[in-house]
Amino acid sequence: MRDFKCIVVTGGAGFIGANFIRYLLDDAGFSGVVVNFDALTYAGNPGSLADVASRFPGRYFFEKGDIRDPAAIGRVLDKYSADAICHFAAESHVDRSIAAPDDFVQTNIVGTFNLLEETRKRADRISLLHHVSTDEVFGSLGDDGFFSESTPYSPHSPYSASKAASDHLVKAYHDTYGVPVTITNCSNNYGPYQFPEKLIPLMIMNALEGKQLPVYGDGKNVRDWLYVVDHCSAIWRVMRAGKSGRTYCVGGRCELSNVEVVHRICSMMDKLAPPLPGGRPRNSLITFVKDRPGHDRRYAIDCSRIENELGWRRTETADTGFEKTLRWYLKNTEWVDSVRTGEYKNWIEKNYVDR
Ligand code: NAD
Ligand code: TDX
Repeated sequence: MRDFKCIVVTGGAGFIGANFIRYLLDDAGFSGVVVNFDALTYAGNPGSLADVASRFPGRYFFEKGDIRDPAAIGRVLDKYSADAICHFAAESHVDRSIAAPDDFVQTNIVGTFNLLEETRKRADRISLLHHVSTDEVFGSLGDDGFFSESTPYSPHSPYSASKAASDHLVKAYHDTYGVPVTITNCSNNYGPYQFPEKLIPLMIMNALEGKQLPVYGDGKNVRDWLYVVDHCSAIWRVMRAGKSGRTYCVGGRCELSNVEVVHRICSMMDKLAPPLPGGRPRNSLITFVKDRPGHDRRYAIDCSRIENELGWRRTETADTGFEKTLRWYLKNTEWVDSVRTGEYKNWIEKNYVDR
């Protein structure tokens, strides 16, 4: 088992990164220091960790910084004598990558390259760089079969192509320079603190406010849904016990079509949220809209490697995880209001409200 004294978490103010930092400090039994290195783009929200700094004095630090700046990375790694990195920082939204791919190339590819270089320079101290990646690098499945660690890469969006490039760089740095790395390729996450531009939180917020629920194309695209805390426990297991240079696929064994996801959310909301005017059922808000270009049809993960080799299991099903998520959004309206401002608001109004 690897042990770490100080982990730099890139992108720790984003959805999964913030959940991971909470998991590390509250649940994982980790006793060292966590440094959150985040540029605070539109997707980064320090409010997601507002209580953490005061609950963990001397163990949690925030450093505003950009992985596109190698000197900034080096400074933080040295300031805290970091011995591990968990790398989440990325541009993560497929629709944005279609509208404006530049930042995806700079952050996801060049940023990851910078991290690898800064890690390589500190080979005597850094014992692991864990790279968080996605199942989207594998492309699209037909009606049958699953992605696994041996599936060839075939990305279709600028987002997935940039993540694929970053995965290749990580593997190349391991094979060429012996940089100690592990990689996880994970399916769609959902849960607390997810930015309401992604399917599940967007549908919750729109359904709460009686707005249209825009489902792309015929709504039959399938995703494999994983509760975010289950993803965090998988990453931690791989960081502790995964083999250097090895990839682990992580999924929820939970395939659902998009329209099925939205129907489930609507019926849960009809029970748990304040009723719409006239008691109108929320699934009447579902509106089929123009499809996403290059929209992958189906993702599904065979996660038997991480289950068999590292003993990881997911704990939440769609029923339990969706309900936890919905209850969290209904309760944490302040967080939602705080992220739905500025640049985010402009984007949503331009891309969704008028669609
Ligand atoms: P997110 O968009 O919610 O958060 C990204 C974070 O990275 C933000 O805090 C942002 O400020 C920060 N960031 C962006 N550019 C940066 C830069 N140049 N320098 C420093 N920080 C920067 O993303 P997420 O959904 O939490 O995803 C985290 C990681 O997990 C990504 O690498 C993503 O590809 C991967 N992933 C996500 C999912 C999912 O379903 N959300 C699934 C599989 C893999
Ligand atoms: O309004 C919508 N309507 C809709 O039908 C939105 C936002 C999405 N969709 C569809 C597109 C996808 O088939 O729902 C599905 C999920 O969409 P997103 O939430 O945008 O996620 P996806 O494109 O599948 O990518 C996510 O999972 C893999 C994350 O954003 C990535 O960062 C991760 O790598």
